[in-house]
Amino acid sequence: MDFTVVTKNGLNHPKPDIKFTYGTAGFRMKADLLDSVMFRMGLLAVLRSKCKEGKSIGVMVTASHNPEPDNGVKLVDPYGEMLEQSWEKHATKIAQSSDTDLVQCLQDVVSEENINTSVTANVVVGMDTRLVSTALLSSVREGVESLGGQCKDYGVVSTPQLHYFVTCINTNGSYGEPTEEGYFKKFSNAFIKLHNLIGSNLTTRPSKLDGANGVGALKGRVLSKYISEYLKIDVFNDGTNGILNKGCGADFVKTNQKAPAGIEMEVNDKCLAYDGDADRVVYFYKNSENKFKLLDGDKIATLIASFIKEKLDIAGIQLDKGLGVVQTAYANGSSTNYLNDKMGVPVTIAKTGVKHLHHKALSYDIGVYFEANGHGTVIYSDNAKARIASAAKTATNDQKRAVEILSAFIDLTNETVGDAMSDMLLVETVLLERQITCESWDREYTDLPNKLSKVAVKDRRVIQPNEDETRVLQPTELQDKIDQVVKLFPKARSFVRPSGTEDVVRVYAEAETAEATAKLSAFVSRCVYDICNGVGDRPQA
Ligand code: G16
Repeated sequence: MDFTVVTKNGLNHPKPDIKFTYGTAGFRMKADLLDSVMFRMGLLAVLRSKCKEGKSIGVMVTASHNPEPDNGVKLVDPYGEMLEQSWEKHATKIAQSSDTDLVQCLQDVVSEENINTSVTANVVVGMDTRLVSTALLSSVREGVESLGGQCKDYGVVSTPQLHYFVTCINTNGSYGEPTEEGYFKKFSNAFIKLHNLIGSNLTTRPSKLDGANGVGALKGRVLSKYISEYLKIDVFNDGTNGILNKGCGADFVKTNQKAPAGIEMEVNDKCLAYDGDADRVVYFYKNSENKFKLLDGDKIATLIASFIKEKLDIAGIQLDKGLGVVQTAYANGSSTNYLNDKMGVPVTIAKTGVKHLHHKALSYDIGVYFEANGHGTVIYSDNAKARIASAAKTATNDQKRAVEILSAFIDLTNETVGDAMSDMLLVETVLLERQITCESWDREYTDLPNKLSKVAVKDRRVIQPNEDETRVLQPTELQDKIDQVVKLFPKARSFVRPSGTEDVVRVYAEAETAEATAKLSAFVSRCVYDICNGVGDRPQA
């Protein structure tokens, strides 16, 4: 393999004095520090593609929910999954290597993974709407081309669209057509089909979409044209005035538990927010008492799981590995109890990061996985698909409708990754069939009061969580303090973990009352600040 061009082009992408680490969803930090990482991830994508017999690998330039000045890069494996975890170490090593060691580092990956370098590599790339994404994407392309890879550039797309393109290309079109039009047609056709199966006379309220001033607004508007006869979507925060993710978007709405700027919300309006690269969605509304109410990833997971369960039951379909839900420690305790105790649907807890949830969801025939922040989807095993298809042949009249709905629901799901647009259509389908408002959806169970905060510390890596991130292994003093204070409040739970996308420690607290939750959250935040060298203002009592 010829590395001469890498050496020559690498001179244009010198590595700054930064210790880059592969985080929850790739590399993410201030955009002006990322040029060398982008070039190098282009190189890595080529090696990954060669290792996968020339299958296309995706590279998405985005910092998703982070503030506008940040940027980042996510890598997509051949079937739309996130980069295999065993390769994250290669990504980190390549990003960390000095300019002079870079070629050796690449050669090490080639020999460690036994890569056939004569295979032609294929890489597909895309980016979000951040201004600097164009320059960073061009560095990715330069990396790909420096190692002789072929690069297909999709320009501005949502992250889930890029995952979809990768899957379509690698399945020779059986998942769909690898174009934007193909994407919109696949999901809008499935939605329209479901609408007709459910009852073409039924309607649902228009939806008010907060596009986070990002790519979700642009693409959401295109999608709305395809389904305009069936669902009206009014797009707000479309980037014409506001700043990406500032005071708006799914992360803002979830973290602050308040409506985004830029949307006028009347009582019981159906509102939703995407994040900066449109892979997350949360719903929200104002109840009859004029109070803001959030319908987050937990509420979406229970809604979708209950719909699927109901249809499976009507159709009389029993699955060997069943239907299950995967959540993270951030899931509201009420949602987990509701799923387990009321719905009889098993719940598995995974570490934060959709890659971990996706992996655990594979242990069910139908795995509904969602993070509380609205990131998730549903995956169906081949066995589940086959059972549903064969049930169609033997179904009685009553069962037939349920089977057809289930099968169209599968087509409406972007199984490759959490996708705000596909998830939105899944939710809208359930609301349409049940003819319910957000308020009645919300009545399924009552969330425990909860608070998610961020604490800035000198080095967040001093905190080492356990496997599922529910407890801190180091510093032990911090976990002892959390244990002591949690005991003081009924139904209380709290945990802390270093973020893998932002330079902060996240603090989660929930308890029976809002007052107890606020006290618990403030106490734990101050413990993090005091024990882990907090920077900036000490959290208030
Ligand atoms: C990414 C991951 C999500 C994760 C989120 C926050 O989302 O894909 O699974 O929940 O980061 O992670 P952390 O708490 O480690 O910062 P996104 O939408 O920002 O790409």
